[in-house]
Amino acid sequence: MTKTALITGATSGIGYATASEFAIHGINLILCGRRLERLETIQKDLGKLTNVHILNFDVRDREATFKAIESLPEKFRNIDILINNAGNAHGLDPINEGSIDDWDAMMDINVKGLLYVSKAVIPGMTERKSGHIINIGSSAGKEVYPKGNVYCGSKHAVLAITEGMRIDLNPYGIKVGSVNPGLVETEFSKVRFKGDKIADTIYQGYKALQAEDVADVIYFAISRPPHVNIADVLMFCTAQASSTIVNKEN
Ligand code: NDP
Ligand code: 8X3
Repeated sequence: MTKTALITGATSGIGYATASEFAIHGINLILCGRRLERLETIQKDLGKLTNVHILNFDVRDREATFKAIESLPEKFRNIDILINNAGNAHGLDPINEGSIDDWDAMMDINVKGLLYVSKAVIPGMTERKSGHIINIGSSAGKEVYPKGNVYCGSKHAVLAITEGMRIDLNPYGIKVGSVNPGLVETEFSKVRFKGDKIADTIYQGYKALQAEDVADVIYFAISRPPHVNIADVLMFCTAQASSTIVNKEN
């Protein structure tokens, strides 16, 4: 039977690449994000391959999140796969110089937003006693790097929440796992550095992971047989050995 996936943060990067990969495999898509124009363009493009419904909301807004998911038309109501991907880093500063607005954004989007979306989607899964949730964490959820403080904290929280979800949803036969990439060349650094040109240098001198590389792994995880759950993947580009060790030219 054709499956339905809800992907947050589908307007760019890993979320968009995952939507494209799922569309190739005929999975029905519910695509979420704040940039409506992008959602509409993506719906038009991927709509040539599969059924696509778009939901335009900010995951920080609890009411808007529940309203959006409650508004789903009948044919998109049974969500088989949830990809909790929306998130970003905001700033890269030592803790004593960090901005409270940046901290709020990272905790509200990466942690609380993931929880709001999950809270809205999980009841359908527990009722049907099936489902698959993949949370996009980060290598920053497995180690802490200089100035990474709150972003790393938010991604460590994503990993802990993922483990908690896997334990609590186990009796319902729901699979839960995380995919944790290192450096991926997306709009991530543009957001982190707020348009500063330093963002252009982050992926220079080596070949970073591409969003499609991560999407491949996400599709691999969701296409395993019913008895197999990919619980936790850490993936780096070949040039990266850890959060702080990247083998760049020169
Ligand atoms: P992008 O900036 O390309 O994508 C981020 C996505 O999140 C966008 O689609 C954006 O959509 C959405 N988003 C951001 N804030 C909100 C919000 N408040 N409400 C709803 N949607 C939101 O970055 P990536 O694709 O790289 O990031 C995706 C995930 O991967 C994140 O969780 C990130 O932490 C993680 N990650 C990224 C790595 C990297 O190096 N790039 C490495 C490891 C993990 P819109 O703006 O339209 O709302
Ligand atoms: C994104 C990877 O190393 O920029 O999660 O934090 S990193």
